[in-house]
Amino acid sequence: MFIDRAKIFVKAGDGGNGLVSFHTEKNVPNGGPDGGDGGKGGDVIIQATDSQTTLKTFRFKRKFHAENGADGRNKKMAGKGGENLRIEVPVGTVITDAVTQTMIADLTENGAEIVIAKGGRGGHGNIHFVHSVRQAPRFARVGTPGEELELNVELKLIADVGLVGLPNAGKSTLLSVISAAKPKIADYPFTTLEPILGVVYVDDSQFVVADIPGIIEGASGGAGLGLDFLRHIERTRLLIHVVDIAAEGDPVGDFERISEELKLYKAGLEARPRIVAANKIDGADDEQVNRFVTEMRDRGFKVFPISAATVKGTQELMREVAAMLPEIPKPVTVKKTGGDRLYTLEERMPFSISRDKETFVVDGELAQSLTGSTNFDDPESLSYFQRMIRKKGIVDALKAAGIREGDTVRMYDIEFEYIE
Ligand SMILES: Nc1nc2c(ncn2[C@@H]2O[C@H](COP(=O)(O)OP(=O)(O)OP(=O)(O)O)[C@@H](O)[C@H]2O)c(=O)[nH]1
Ligand SMILES: [Mg+2]
Repeated sequence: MFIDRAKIFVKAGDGGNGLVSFHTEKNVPNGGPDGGDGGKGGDVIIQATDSQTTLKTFRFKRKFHAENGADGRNKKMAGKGGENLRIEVPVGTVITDAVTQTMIADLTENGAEIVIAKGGRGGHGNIHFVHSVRQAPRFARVGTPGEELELNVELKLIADVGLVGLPNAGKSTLLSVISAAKPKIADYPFTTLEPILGVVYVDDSQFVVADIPGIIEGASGGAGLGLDFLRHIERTRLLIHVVDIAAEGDPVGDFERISEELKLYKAGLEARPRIVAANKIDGADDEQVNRFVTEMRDRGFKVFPISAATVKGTQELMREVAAMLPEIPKPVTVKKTGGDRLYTLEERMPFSISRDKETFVVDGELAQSLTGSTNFDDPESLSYFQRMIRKKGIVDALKAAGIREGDTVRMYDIEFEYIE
């Protein structure tokens, strides 16, 4: 099975906690504070590489954690930073936030990379909290958590030209005669189950052609195999629409059905430059060919009568493609190299307040970080905590939630009585 989409979970490393420690040495009974800072958590980085062609890596492994930063150490030593985690994906991979559906990156070049989740900051050790009146701080800060997010990872083939048409029209046969690719060919529909690329060399130019599974009526809504694979032609610059003109029925109608699906799939796809290949002329009479060719030309399309099976007319068709391509701009994609961050997570809710019977419960990152950073046995640390819950709006929010003097507040592992 061709794996071209996956959902993965990434989590950057948490920052290490700052340490509370005091210098000890023989003959020096009350040394000063020497607790070092926690190390930074590792980032999760996604990088595009030519050496991979599928998203197979994600078949069995879907969770990726970068290393946490180590906690601070005594003697003012900082904890070790967590190692970054690098995930390699094929060129052409598009990454989307699975929750918000925002596109985060479109890695179209070998070596392009993005920091997808940033590691948490290390917490300050107690060496930072000394001042003239506070000689012995008995508290330190916890590190902040690393970012975590769920991602949709999709591989979009990057081809210059896409072959579209009904099943059995002869798309794979055409690819097999214009390139060295060896797609499966058979006289039944849906022979091609996954996109196949071929490189075409004509005169001095070369370009990549993608053969995709046949499209049927309703493909844009998910019928057949079409929908999944229509994505692969989104980024092609030119479409060759292959029509079987020897088939029973109405080739013009067949052409229109596919055009309709292209239009329904994504506005703009039907307006993509398109050449019509009237295939299987070896099995059609001149009148059939002429009728179709005239009708398409009247509609403003360039039409090439060909017989893929006998390699007739295919060279002329490829010459026209080679002539047209340089004139067509590449579709615009988000491009980023060098590890810059393209995307920042929306500010997370710093805290929330809920009720558990008579108790007011404060949740969220801010609350967690404050309680984790406070030494409740230390009056100075406690007074810092009290100042912070006012400054950060937690007290106001509790009042808005209807708290009264004497009510209980729970924040993670601590509970206290609310006093005005
Ligand atoms: N007579 C004749 N038959 C052809 C020609 N081109 C393709 N065929 C036949 O048409 C059948 C379908 O060809 P494929 O190339 O597999 O068609 P496809 O469009 O890739 O089909 P799907 O992969 O199912 O979408 C095969 O039996 C081919 O041999 C042609 O120019 N003339
Ligand atoms: Mg095929």
